[in-house]
Amino acid sequence: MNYNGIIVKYSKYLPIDPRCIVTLNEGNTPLLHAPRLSALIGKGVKVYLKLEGLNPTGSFKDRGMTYAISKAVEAKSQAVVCASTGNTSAAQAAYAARAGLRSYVLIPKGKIALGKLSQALVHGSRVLAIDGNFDEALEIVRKIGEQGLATVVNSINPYRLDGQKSAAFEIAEQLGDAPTYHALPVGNAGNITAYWRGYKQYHSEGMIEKLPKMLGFQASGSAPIVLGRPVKNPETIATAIRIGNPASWQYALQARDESKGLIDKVTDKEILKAYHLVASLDGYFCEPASAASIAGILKLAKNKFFKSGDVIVCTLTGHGLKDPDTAIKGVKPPIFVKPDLKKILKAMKL
Ligand code: AN7
Repeated sequence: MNYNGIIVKYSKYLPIDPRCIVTLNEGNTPLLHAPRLSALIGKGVKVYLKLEGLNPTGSFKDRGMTYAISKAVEAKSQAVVCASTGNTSAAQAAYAARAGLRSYVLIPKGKIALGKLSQALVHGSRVLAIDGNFDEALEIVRKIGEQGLATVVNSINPYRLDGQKSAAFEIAEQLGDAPTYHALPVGNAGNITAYWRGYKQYHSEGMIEKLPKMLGFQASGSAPIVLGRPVKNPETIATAIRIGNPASWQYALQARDESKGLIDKVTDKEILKAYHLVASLDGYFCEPASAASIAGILKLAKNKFFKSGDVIVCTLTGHGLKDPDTAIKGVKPPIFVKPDLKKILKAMKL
C-alpha cells in the first residue's frame, strides 16, 4: 500500500482540507531493536531505537512541520518563521519550499550543526544568524508572529505537537502496546509533551493497555527543567538542545509527573560516550542531542533502575550526518597510505 505521510495515516487526529496537505512522506520510521545496548542496560531488558533521523529532512521535526505548514496553507498564510537550533529550520525550509511559502529562520550564530545550516540554505529559506542564543531568537519570533507578519511554526504553534504525537501512535502499533519506559532528549520540551499526549490519547481510546513512564534528559550545561530555573547562557556540545528556557516547560513537568517518570541531566562527556556507543555497538549513527536519551538510560542503569522484562524505547531524534564536525572531532583520523598493496596490508595490520 502506498504510504502518504502522517496526516493521511492519522487523518482522524489531524483534521485538514485534504487539498492543503503538504507532505514529504514523513513518519513510518523503524523501531529498531538494539541487542548489544540492551545487554549493557540489564538482563532481560529490551531497548528499541525509534529512528527519527530517517525522516525526510533527517529529524523528528518533519512530523510536526507537515501539519504546521499544511495548516498555514489552509489559513492562506504567505510566510512562515521560526527560531531554531537547526532541525526545525531544516524541516521548515523543506516543507515551505514544497508549499511555495516564503520562509524565514532565526538561528544562533555559529551554534548550529553544518548539515542543518546547509539544509535551510539549500531549500531557499532566508537564514538570519543572530548574535544570541535560541531563547533570544524565539522571543523575537514570537513578536513577529504577534504582529501578524508571518506564521510561527515553532512548537508554540499547537499543530506542531499534534503532528509529533504520531510517533507515539507508531510505537504503540509497532510494539503492540506502550513500552515500560520512553526515553528522549529534552530541549524546548515539545517532543516529550507530544509523546505523552499521544500515548494518553491512544490509552483513552483503548488502543494500548498501559502507559509508559517518560524519561527526559537535558544536557547538564542546558538543564533548566532539572535545575528548576532558566539558564541564561546554556552550553552543550549537543547544540540541538542548547536551550535555557523551554517553551513547553510546564507541559514537560506534567508529562513527567503524570507518567511517574523523571527528567534528569547528562554531561557532554556522557552524551559523546553514548553517541559513539550506539554507533559502534548497534550500528546506528545519531546526532549528539539524540544520544542524550542513550546516555540517560546508561546513567540510570548504573543504579539498577531497570529490571528484567522492561521495554525501553529511546527516540533517536536526528541523524548523525547532521553534524559531521562533531563526528570527525571525536574519532581517530583516517590513515594516509600510498596506493600500494604491501603498505596497505601493513597499515591494516592484516
Ligand atoms: C535532534 O530545531 O529545538 O524538546 O530548533 O533537534 O522538542 O525541543 C530542536 C530540538 C532533540 C529537542 N533532538 O526536542 C530546533 C530544536 C534533536 C533536536 C531536540 C531537538 P524538543
